[in-house]
Amino acid sequence: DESQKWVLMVTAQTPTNIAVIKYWGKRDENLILAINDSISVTLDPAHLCTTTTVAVSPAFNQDRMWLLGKEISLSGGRYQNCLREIRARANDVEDEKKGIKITKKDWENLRVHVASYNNFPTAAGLASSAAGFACLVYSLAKLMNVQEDNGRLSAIARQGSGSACRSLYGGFVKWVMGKEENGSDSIAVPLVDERHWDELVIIIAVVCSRQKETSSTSGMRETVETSALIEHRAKEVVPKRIIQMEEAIQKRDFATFTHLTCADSNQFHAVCLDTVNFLLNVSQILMVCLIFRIISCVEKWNRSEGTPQVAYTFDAGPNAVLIARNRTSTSLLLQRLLFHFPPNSETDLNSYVIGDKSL
Ligand code: 2P0
Repeated sequence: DESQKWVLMVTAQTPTNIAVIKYWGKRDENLILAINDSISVTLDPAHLCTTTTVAVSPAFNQDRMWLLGKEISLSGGRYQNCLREIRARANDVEDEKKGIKITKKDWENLRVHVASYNNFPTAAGLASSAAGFACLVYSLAKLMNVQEDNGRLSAIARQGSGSACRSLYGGFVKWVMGKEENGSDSIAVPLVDERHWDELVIIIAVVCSRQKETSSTSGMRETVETSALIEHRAKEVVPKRIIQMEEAIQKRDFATFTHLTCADSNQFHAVCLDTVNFLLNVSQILMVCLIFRIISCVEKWNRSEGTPQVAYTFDAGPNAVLIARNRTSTSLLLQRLLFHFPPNSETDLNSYVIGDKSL
């Protein structure tokens, strides 16, 4: 049957983002609504990004997805929520050259195939779910001719993974937690674009590219259920930091930016330490040691310079994210990292990986 032979495809690329004021804790698990606002910086798409191709054809009889070439199930609630929300907003699509005409109504019965790749380690705390869901939602929206702005699309990506909503924009981005029960105002808002503070250089020291042992989803659930500190953080500390961080970004005030970024990373790890069942295994304890060694190396340098040269931030995985104020401080930082953690030595960053014989 000739009418079954066409395929329509869209490919999109989305970078990951790194939070400088962290999201940790949900008030609604299904809609993915956070207990505090967060602010992140979106990376350059050339380095850490997801590339996703979505295709539709009348020959497809079910929605299917391949991640790094391996088929994964789309039956989970997060994928289903994203697919349903995008389909509900689909519009007519016409490709005259191929002789394809899809009406709004046709989308209900058409199935999609999705293929997605990351150019960085998946689920090692480098926010792969952020880039992944942002890219999935964006490419499906293009394929189905969805006429919504990135803010509205961010509320759909959020239902795939909270941090994904922030990857719909470049530059510095705020995820506003919102007040509505249905999540309609829990969206990403661009603060400044990527040209606003372009001297900043972000260095990611990949310590361990293996998969994390505790997912962020279950880790933050345990924090909300068991930490005595989390309520103070979400209600008292973060709202003030959000205001100060927005101002520091607007003014390109690196000293305040560094103070807030480092303090928020440390407080995020403090609530993790305050979480029952969080720090159980040896590899996590070793990671904490490593985090402290990098922090101490950065803080000594910042103090000796009199004015901060680099901010550090650590997420749920064991990789260090270092934000240098400019190119000069970047080369000095790399020299220092290589001096303190020389490759192929006992202090090689990779030797902190459990299972390495140097442990
Ligand atoms: C963040 N993280 O703001 C924080 C800092 C990790 C530490 O967002 O359950 O993968 O999918 O919403 O977005 C990681 O959490 O969790 C995260 P879900 P997500 O970037």
